[in-house]
Amino acid sequence: MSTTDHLARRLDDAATSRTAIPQFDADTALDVPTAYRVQQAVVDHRLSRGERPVGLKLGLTSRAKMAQMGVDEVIWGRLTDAMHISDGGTLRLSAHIHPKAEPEVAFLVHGGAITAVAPALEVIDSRYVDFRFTLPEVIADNTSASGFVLGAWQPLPDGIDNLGVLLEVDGRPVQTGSTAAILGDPRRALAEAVRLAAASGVDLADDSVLLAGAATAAVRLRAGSHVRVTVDKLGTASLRVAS
Ligand code: 0L1
Ligand code: MG
Repeated sequence: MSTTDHLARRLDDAATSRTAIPQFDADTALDVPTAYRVQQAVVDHRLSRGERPVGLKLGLTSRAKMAQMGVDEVIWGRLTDAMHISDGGTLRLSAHIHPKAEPEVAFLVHGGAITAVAPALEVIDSRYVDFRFTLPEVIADNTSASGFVLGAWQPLPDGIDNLGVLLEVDGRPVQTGSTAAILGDPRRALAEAVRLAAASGVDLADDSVLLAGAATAAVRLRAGSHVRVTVDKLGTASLRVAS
């Protein structure tokens, strides 16, 4: 088995068994192009179980997250239909390892252009112990992608570059921020996603969902809680957490 297939198998096993794995050995020497090949192989495991690709996500889109990782490059991952949770729907903790939610903006893309926008929650769930990873390791892990909730799609209004974002748990504010934290303007996500995915030979297909990035830090999900994002002008998206 190649190193790529071996690492992809370990990450897929971690996800399906809900068991975090340690970071790879130092002598694994994973570079960024190889990490994207591992990511493709990880997602291929999902597709072989019948999941369908539905779009892409960007990660590390805020200065704060880039500084935390010591990098200055956005990363991207792949979304499948099985990751979609309907608005107001339920996430089962037992189907995850240690999931967190972060408030985002989502775009619908057709013909290379943004055709609609929605408030969104991304559920991230690192397959590594304690969310500890290097940049290539988190790329290989499909940038921690695990779930997403989309609020109502609507035409892209003018000026979404500095909208207020509120993340509430059980009706209490836990994070506040602005869409400005997403690449300075979330609309930049489209060009970034096209550029980054093209480097791996991947196109943004028509009717793809694009998760543009997080507007605040992520919050850990706890059984019984209700999590809601509100983005000014765009509305809300929410999920319930069951054990
Ligand atoms: O969507 C994101 O920005 C997450 C990227 C991966 C880093 C993490 O798991 O926090
Ligand atoms: Mg995210």
